[in-house]
Formats: sequence, C-alpha cells, structure tokens
Amino acid sequence: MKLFKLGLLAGALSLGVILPAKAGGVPKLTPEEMKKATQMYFDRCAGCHGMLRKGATGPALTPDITRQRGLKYLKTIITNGTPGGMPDWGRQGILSKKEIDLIARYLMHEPPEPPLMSLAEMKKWWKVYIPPEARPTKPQHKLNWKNFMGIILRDVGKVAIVDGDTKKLVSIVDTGFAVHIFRSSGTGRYFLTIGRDGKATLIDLWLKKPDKVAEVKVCYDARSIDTSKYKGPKGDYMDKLAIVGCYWPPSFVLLDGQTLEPLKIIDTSDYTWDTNEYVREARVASIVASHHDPEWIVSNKEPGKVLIVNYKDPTNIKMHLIDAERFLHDGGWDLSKRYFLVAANMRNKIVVIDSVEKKFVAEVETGVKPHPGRGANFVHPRFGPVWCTGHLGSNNVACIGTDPVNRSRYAWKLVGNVELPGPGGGTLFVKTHPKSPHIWVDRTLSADPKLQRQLYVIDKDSLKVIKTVNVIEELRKKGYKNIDGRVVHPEFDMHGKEVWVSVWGRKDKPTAIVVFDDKTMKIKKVITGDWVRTPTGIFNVYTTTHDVY
Ligand code: DHE
Repeated sequence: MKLFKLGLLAGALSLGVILPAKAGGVPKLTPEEMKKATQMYFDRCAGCHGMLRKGATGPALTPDITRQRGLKYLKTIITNGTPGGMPDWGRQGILSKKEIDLIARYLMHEPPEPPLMSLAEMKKWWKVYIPPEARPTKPQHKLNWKNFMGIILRDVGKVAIVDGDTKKLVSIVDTGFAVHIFRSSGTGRYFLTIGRDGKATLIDLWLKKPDKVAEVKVCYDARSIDTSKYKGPKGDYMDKLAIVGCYWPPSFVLLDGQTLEPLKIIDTSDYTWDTNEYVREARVASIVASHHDPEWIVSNKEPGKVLIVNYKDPTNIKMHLIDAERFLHDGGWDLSKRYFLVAANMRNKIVVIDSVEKKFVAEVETGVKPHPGRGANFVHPRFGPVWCTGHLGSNNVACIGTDPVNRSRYAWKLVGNVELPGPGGGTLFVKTHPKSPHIWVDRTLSADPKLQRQLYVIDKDSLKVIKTVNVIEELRKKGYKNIDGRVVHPEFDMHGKEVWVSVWGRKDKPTAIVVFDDKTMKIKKVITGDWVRTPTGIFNVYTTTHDVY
C-alpha cells in the first residue's frame, strides 16, 4: 500500500493536480489532504467509480459533473447512499463527517493519474516461500482437504482455512489487504487469492498446516484471479499458469502457476465495442478458466468486450475479441461449461458467450443491475438447464434457459423470475448445488438493515421463495447475543448438504460463520472465535475447482 500511496502522490504532484481554490467555488485541498483523500477514494470508491472517476458500476465523478452538483449534494450522497447500491458511508459510521467533507472536496478536483507497474517492479514483490520441488508430493495431513472452506477475513488482511467436515479452523494465512476472492487451482491442491491491492497469494492445502507458498503483487487494484484448468491430453496445463485481472493499471497479468512469477502483462485499454471511443481505464472484471480448452474467458468491463485468451503458448498468446455489452462485471459458466454468462450490470443485462465457437450468443434483460457472483445452475423440470442471477437494484432472482439444443424455445430467454420479499434490491450472491433442491440468496446491500441480515431459500422446481431466514434473529435465539452484521455469500459444502454464510460485521468485533442444514434450512453450527473478523466470501475447494454452482 505504501508504494501505491507514494506513487499516487508523486503522480499527483508531477501533474500539478493540487489545485488552488477557484473563483468558481472549487474548495481548497492541501497536499496532505489530497494524499489522504486519494487513498480514501481508492479504498472506498474506486471499485465502482473508477480510478479516473469515469464511472462504471457507479456514475462518473469527473470535475465537470461534481462541480455542477456542488459540495452539499456530494456530502449528502456519501452520507446517505442511494437505493441503486451506493453505500451509506456516513449513516453506517464508516466515514466521519470530516472524512465525508474531505472526499466531497476531493471529488471536485481533477483525479490524479495513478502510477503504472512494470514486470521488474512486480518482481520486487515476488516471494517464493516454499519452492515447488520442496513441497510435499501427497497431503501431509489426513483431513478431507477437498471439503476445506477458504474464508476471507477482509479487513484484517487474512484468510482462514476451515475443515468443512469437522468445522474446525485449520489455518490462518496472512494475505495482506482486503482479499477479494479465492479461486482453486485445476487440481484443487492450491487456493489462490487476490487482494484489492493486486497482491496474489498461492496457498498449498497439502502442507501439514496449509500456508502460503508464494506471493506477488502485480497491480495496484485488482479483483480477479484464476488458473489453468485445462487437462490436456497428458494433463499438461493443470496448475501450470495463473492469471490476475487488474482494475489499475488496466491489464491482465500471466503468472507461473507454481511460483506466481509474473511472466507477461497485457494491456486492456481499448475502444468501446459500440461507439468505438477510447477507454484508458478499461478494467478487467471476471475471469473464468475453460475446462475444455487451454483458455481463460476475460471480461473487459468498460469497453464491453469479452476476451478469450489461449494460453497454450504464453509467448504467442492468441486472443479472440468478442463484442458484448458495456460494464461487464461478474459471471460464471452454465451447467455444460460451454457458455459464459456475464452481467453487464449498468445495462441491466446478462450477456451469453459461446466459448466453443468463440462468439456472442445473446443478451437477456433480467432486472436492475444483475449481480450473479458466478450464478446458480440447475435442471428445471420444464425449462431444462437454467442459470439464475440476483440483482443489486431490483428484488428479483431471474433465471435464463441455457440449453439451445434440447430446449431451444427457452434458450437465452427469461424463464423464471422469483420475487424476493420486501422492497429494493441488494442481492450480491446466489448459490446452489446439484444435490440440493434449493437456491440460497443474500440481500447484503439492501438499504434496509433487516433485509441485509436475511437469506432467502428458493425452491428450484416451483421457483418460489419457500423460506426467509432472519439470520441474526436465529443466532439470538441460540444465545449468540453479540453477533451482528450483514449476511453475505452463501456457499455449499462439497456434498451439497450444508450452506455456509458469513456475518460481515465490524473489524473490532468478532462475528460468525453460520452453517445451515440445506434440508431443514435450520442452523447446524455456528463457527465463531476471536479470529472471525469481517468474514466476506467463502469458497469450498471442491465446488470452486469444478465450477459447481
Ligand atoms: Fe466483488 C466477485 C468486483 C464489491 C465480494 N467482485 C467480484 C468480481 C468482480 C468484483 C469483478 C468477479 C471476479 C471473478 O469472478 O473473477 N466487487 C467488485 C467491485 O468492483 C465492487 C463492486 C466494488 C469495489 O470497490 O470493489 C465489489 N465485492 C464487493 C464487496 O463489497 C464484497 C461484498 C466484499 C469485498 O470483498 O469487498 C465483494 N466479489 C466479492 C466476492 C466475489 C466477488 C465474495 C466472488 C463471488 C463468487 O462466488 O465467485
């Protein structure tokens, strides 16, 4: 983080962006305030509004707009949020009045151009703690590592590995600032994490106590990571390579899958697919690894293009560039793992990409700001294979038919639209498992604190909500009086019998991981302890390896 801070400051100073007060009413910022506000903006706002503030999931915040809106307006929005998903930073007590005033003033100035990063700079961060030849050739413990759960402890810069069978904590790994996601390697042996600060970590689950064996930082702002999952004729590509998708610098980076040595940077700045306007900050959003080809499917957010990147020969990368839709965000495979479904969330659409023919197939309007995570796949008695998504801006879970061969009349059409109770959207993630009759849905970003603490269970056949679970109330009934927070990211165990979910509270208080019995929809186990701080995403090794969701 320090390098980032210094780089930003240097960039800001060299560009002379610390503006004096203008007659037009642009409030003053001292160099110290600029430095602080730049970091706060990066931590809280850049993910949605972009480093250059040109907008994506959130609106553009360039000075031509912010100066017109004025200081009071900006402060009100930052304090109270919006129904469209902007957090109420002030009301939640995350930002103080002073900080809100600072950020609002900062927004009225030109954004500083953030620094770039070369391969040589990445290598300064690169560390191999245990080289591949010194790693065990079989697990050094007797635990069922395929049912391990990786749990992000976001604001304490760590991740936890918990045994899904016994529910016992196996290991806590220091990963650094705000890990965003876990992905599993093709064999499942390694967990890979990526932090918002662009730091990737490789965790070996076969060590007696699972721990990181390598790490590297490849950008200043990142959200995605994946590995080579193609089992070639001789298992050639499994765990050989990894890829990180960066928000800033806008790029993706190829890494050695065993050591995380950075190998190649590919710039993703590009022209928008429709109007052909140049976008400097063309960020990499979701990435999925193909199981049937040595390829990754990479979403380039602002230009609205999907890149199919063939990694067979990393020195001669082949890439298909597919026009899709603007503001691509998260997405996942359909049941057959041939079609990639990705949210163009500011266009209220899901885009379907055929990874075999390598072309755009369809786009489907599903609701306001679809946010699937990786989505939920199952076979419906009437519609056949379907894939479902929740929404940030509307209270529905939408399901799309995904079988163009046997159920062509339903393919790429909205076949189910399940209404969630209560107003507004706020769903971040939906999840299911082939062995379960249910889809579990969260409501983490609802404006209503009660809804933020609920989960919904949808019956796959009737496509109706059959249960609303008030997670915190259920915990109270079980005697857990002090646990509170938003509920986020339902995740099945490998057998499809349990659903694990995080209670995402404040950093200064432990919360809990709550394990539900999928059949009874009742709490089966509460995992808590001093280490359970700000848990967010939970990832099962087996389901993540095989893309079962
Ligand atoms: Fe995420 C997935 C980006 C906010 C937790 N998030 C993703 C993906 C992207 C993304 C591009 C897809 C990765 C992939 O599949 O390769 N997330 C962003 C943002 O830009 C955004 C909106 C704002 C930001 O500032 O980062 C954002 N995300 C959040 C959160 O606030 C969450 C709840 C907690 C956190 O870590 O900050 C959060 N995002 C997650 C999780 C996933 C994810 C748990 C993976 C879901 C899965 O099941 O695969």
